[in-house]
Amino acid sequence: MEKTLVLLKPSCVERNLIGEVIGRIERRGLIICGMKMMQLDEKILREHYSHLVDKPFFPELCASMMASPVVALCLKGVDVVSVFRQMVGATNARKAAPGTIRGDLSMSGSLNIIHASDSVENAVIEISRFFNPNEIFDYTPANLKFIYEAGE
Ligand code: IDP
Ligand code: MG
Repeated sequence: MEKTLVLLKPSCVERNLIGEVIGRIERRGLIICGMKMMQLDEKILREHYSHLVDKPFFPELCASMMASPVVALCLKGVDVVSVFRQMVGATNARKAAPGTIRGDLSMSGSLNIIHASDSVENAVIEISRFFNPNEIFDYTPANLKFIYEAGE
């Protein structure tokens, strides 16, 4: 089954929204197969946001991502990368659709509370960036047959 990498940003942790976001993940039927709290540093952020290092807002982005620990999650599900990006909503939270995590819980273009991998290829890279192999638990939940039809 496909996996994706999620970060609950300091703007989520500091606003006491960890439980709200994890609740949405659980209620949707996504499987949490890795979860830990981490303090990020500039080294890992320069890798993670390598597509943004030349942007003028990169120093502020780095500072905002180091303002408190983050919660890293590895989620598993059928088509989970695209399903979860839909749940996250647009980058600028003021343009994110109601019903999405950003659209319901945040108001900023930068402090948008959550990161999610944007492609299956990047998800593989990002999971290995934030998790050691022994921190991923590839178990099968007992209720899986009530989440997916056989053969799905
Ligand atoms: P994404 O998080 O929706 O995948 P990216 O373009 O990958 O969006 O940007 C990564 C993060 O960088 C965003 O979530 C946001 O926190 C920040 N960011 C992106 N664009 C801007 C901007 O124009 N101004 C300030 N921060 C930005
Ligand atoms: Mg991105």
